[in-house]
Amino acid sequence: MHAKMKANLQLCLLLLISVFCSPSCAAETLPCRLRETSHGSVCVCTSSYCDYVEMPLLNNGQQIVVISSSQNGLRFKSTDASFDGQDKFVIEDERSTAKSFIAEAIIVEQNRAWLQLATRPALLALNGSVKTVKISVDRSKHYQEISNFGGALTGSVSHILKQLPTDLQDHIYKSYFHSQGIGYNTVRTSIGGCDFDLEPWAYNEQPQNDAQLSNFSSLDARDLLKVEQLQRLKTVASLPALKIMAAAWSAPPWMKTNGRWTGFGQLKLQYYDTWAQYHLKFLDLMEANGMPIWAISTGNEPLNGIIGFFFVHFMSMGWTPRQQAIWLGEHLGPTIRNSAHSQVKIFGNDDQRYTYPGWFRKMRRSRRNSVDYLDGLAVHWYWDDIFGPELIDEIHNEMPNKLLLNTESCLGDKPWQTHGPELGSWERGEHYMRAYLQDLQHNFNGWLDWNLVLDEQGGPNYSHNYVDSPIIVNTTNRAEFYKQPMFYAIGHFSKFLPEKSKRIETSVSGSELTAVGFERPDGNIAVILYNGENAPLDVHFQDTRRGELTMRIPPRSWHTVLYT
Ligand SMILES: *[C@@H]1O[C@H](CO)[C@@H](O)[C@H](O)[C@H]1NC(C)=O
Ligand SMILES: *[C@@H]1O[C@H](CO)[C@@H](O)[C@H](O)[C@H]1NC(C)=O
Ligand SMILES: *[C@@H]1O[C@H](CO)[C@@H](O)[C@H](O)[C@H]1NC(C)=O
Ligand SMILES: CC(=O)N[C@H]1CO[C@H](CO)[C@@H](O)[C@@H]1O
Repeated sequence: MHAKMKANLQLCLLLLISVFCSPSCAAETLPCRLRETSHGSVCVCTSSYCDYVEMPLLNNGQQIVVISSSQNGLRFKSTDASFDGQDKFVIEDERSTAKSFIAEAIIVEQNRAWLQLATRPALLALNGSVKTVKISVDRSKHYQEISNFGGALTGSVSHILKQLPTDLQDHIYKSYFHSQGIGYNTVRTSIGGCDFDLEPWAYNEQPQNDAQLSNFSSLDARDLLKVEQLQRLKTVASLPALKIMAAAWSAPPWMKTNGRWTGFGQLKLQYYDTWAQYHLKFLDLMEANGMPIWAISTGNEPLNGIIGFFFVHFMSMGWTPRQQAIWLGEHLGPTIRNSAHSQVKIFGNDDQRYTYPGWFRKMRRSRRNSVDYLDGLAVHWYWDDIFGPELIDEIHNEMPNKLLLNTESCLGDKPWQTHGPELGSWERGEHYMRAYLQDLQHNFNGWLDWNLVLDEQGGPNYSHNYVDSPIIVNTTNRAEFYKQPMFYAIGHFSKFLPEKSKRIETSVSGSELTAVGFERPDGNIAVILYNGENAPLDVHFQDTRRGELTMRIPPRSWHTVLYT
């Protein structure tokens, strides 16, 4: 064949493949396109390029694959090793060699060097020796199983997605939900509006005082758009079994004691049954539109409408534990369980950790059987730095058979934080890493993050409540999005811990390293390691069944160690 013709033919084939295949069926590992940004670095995706990692195949009992991400430029980098008694192996940073670890460790935090010297004198001794931490993994001791990892399709997310070219939207779906992305299996969404919407809204706002909900007979255009986006997501991510969790932020104002979207207001007693029917109608209509709901909660952050209204100015509806026990035990619970949707899971609380364990104890005291309707307990992470996981342990010990899910998390919500993205921030990624590690060590079955994507400002939304998201979309050129370190922090769990992975005993000898280990349904072990120090660390890894090895991991890095 003529060389030019051949070249043209190849080009045609390539184009054909990219037209019909991209990005939904391209099966390949593509590295991150790293870009320096204001606070660190991000991976840049465009319609024609985005980073993906195929799930490593482990072929025999000796093989180990270590997947690594680091402040210094690694993103899901794969390194092979084995338990066959080889010497220490070194995972190297993208932009440094093992030799320059020392220099990197100091340069990274130059402006805060005085602080480190004062609080961590160990740094002075860095040059001489790298610390060794022992970790031992015992798969004979089992704890909880993984059920869900996911994020939220809010009105704001849906609004941003709608504006993007299809290929770029597809890369967002695939990045989060495909096994070559980070393997999410769950989406959280709102029934009516939430704080990340263009305006507050609910079904049947009109006519008022309409206990029969006569005007709630079809899905709102905003939900029809979400359904369309979710259909596309399932196709692109090859995820027919996507799970959807839904929660209401507020009833229409006429059902509430204060007649408003926000502020101190609760559901009027005469509408307790109407509000249960409202949930049932939503389940009916979503199923009728091909998008059945997996779970609902008893309502987003019930305390916002009781005490939180001082600082929360978005849609909310207040509940005390007593009111919720009555509504759940006498209205919502029986309504759902006696309906065609009796299998839909019900989660309670859906509020901050500091409401645990008192919330459920008070519910039980008001109506003994109310909590029996709950399949799971939902917690938001926002005050986890202040309130410890013991609060969760207490309730888990009282109700060990209920699923435990973190159902909302983001950074940038606090007065002392940047309201909005800190593009590329490794520190924000580490914040997530520490939080996921802690929850998984405390019997959580999974975690649903907040907005899947936001714009450069951390919106849009009506309540001027700007926060960060693991993926930020460039809404100026609508041609790029940025995967932040937070995305890779979550991914080290969600990608490698499929549903039914069981936590196993993992113990660590030093505070420099945090770790949690799982046995997956395919029998492989996945251990997530986090080094938050500004220094490399030697990890002496021991598995009761496989043997030992030592690996050196870079400063400020996290890893998933996979082996059979
Ligand atoms: C630090 O390490 C370098 C390179 O290994 C070596 O040349 C130097 O002598 C060391 N300095 C101290 C104070 O140990
Ligand atoms: C039903 O709701 C729609 C908007 O959701 C509204 O435009 C319409 O007026 C309502 N119908 C009645 C009878 O109130
Ligand atoms: C978004 O794209 C515009 C135009 O290409 C560019 O000027 C801007 O820097 C980008 N935003 C970010 C956050 O990179
Ligand atoms: C109050 C407020 O900020 N509203 C904005 C929310 O987002 C939409 C869409 O970008 C804007 O049009 C609104 O001005």
